[in-house]
Amino acid sequence: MPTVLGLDSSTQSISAVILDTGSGELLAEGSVNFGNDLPHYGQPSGYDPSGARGEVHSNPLMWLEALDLLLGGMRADGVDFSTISALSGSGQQHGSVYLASCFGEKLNSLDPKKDLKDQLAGCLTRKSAPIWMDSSTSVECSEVASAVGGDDVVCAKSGSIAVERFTGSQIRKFAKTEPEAYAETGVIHLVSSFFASIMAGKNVAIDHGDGAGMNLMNLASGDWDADLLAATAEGLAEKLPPVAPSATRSGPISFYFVEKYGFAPDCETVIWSGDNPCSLVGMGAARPGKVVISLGTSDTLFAAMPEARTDPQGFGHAFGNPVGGYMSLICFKNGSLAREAVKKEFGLEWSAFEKKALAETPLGNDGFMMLPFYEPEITPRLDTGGPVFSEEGSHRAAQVVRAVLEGQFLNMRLHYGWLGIEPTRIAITGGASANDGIAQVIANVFGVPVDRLDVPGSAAIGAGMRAAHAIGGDLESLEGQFSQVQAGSTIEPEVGAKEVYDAMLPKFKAFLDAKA
Ligand code: XUL
Repeated sequence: MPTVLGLDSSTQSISAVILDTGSGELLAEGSVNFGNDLPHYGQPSGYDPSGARGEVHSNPLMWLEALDLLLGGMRADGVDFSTISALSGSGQQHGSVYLASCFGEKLNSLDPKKDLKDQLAGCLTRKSAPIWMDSSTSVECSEVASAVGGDDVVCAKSGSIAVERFTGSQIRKFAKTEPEAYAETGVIHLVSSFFASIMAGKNVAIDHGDGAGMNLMNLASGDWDADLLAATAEGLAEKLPPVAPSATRSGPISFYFVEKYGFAPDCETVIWSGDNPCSLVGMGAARPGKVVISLGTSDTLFAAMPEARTDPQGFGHAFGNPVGGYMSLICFKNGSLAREAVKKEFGLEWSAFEKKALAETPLGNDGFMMLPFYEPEITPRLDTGGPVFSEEGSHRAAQVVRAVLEGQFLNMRLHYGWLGIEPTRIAITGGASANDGIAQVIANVFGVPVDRLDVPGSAAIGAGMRAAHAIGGDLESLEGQFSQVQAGSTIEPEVGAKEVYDAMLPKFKAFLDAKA
């Protein structure tokens, strides 16, 4: 049974897991944090903090240095990469990398004695990569939507209305503001396909999962949509790699990794996908039935869908499901962003979000509510200029901790109805999912049990499972090995909680609507 590698290039770090699909064991893991391990880029949270007017960009050279550092560090720790039969990866969604036409040839002739960053720096036609946190392209979104006949058309074609962080409007902005650099660009990759190309030593396809997060792919045909491309930027069709099913194999690993890190020359590479599609697989939710909440920098709620559905309000998205069919995704930008802001403001530890500390305040917080939007929110699209409280004055830390959590999950409850799914259980993942207090608030607000899975980093695990699946592994047995509910981790809703939050939901909606 093969050993596989799953990589995950996320907002703040790049990490790896090695899975033994024979024993079901996690053989090794490693991670490089951009802020802590590569402080010389001045991007402590993985992006340039000085971006103005909603611009959030990262340095692709930092990502490349991190990949070399990760693999070099794991090898120095004794990891034997020669046993790996296949690899795939996960990338933060929507981010884009702009490269000259020579990129493909350069990948084919990388010198293992030098590093990736120095050899590929000359291929960048844009020094920075806009990432999913960018909200600077409202004008471009309107332009694309009106060129094709309105947001309903964009949504029916691509699975989402024109969205600021999605790649299409970002490409349009680049073509408008830096036309010469755009003209020099031979290929535009997503974070996922950029890394997948590096691993394969040639330009490879964008997968249906991540491709759907661009407002450029036609969800029904699974190919680029000529009208959306034409509305986005001139000559775009020639600059995009093809789109392909997520299980597409892209040939043996690049010589660079064989020579430098000891990979086997016949290690198969599989195209990468986005972090949410990979997490869907890692959480054992790729077949319809399970609703997942991922608690990261942003929080997301996702589920496999038997058929494509779109959100009439325009906040949620339909993406390709990496194992076939579709998935829904709703992204709430103020996830850990908001929890961390509260923690910092009151000088708290994470223990203040645990069950014991939450017990200091009643379910429903005596009616005290918060719109926890420290950054302009995506779902709903709303810039409140910071958090908003239902009552003026000073508040105790414990009240605000409960308010931020209740606000986040009531907001989720208000916005997932279009999926047409009434969850009977919710699986949670991501850094904050280990916190029992946060898990308890989710169980209470939704009124269903919440499970934690035995997976540390579902995106990387999902990427590894996708690699195994693409070379013939059985999905159900992979789920049995890597996506099991952690024994004793389930949190049941507290008695009476459902009634409290059913009554609170319309009040929260009115509070939110008043600010919209
Ligand atoms: C999803 C989204 C985020 C990023 C985070 O649409 O923007 O979840 O994928 O990495």
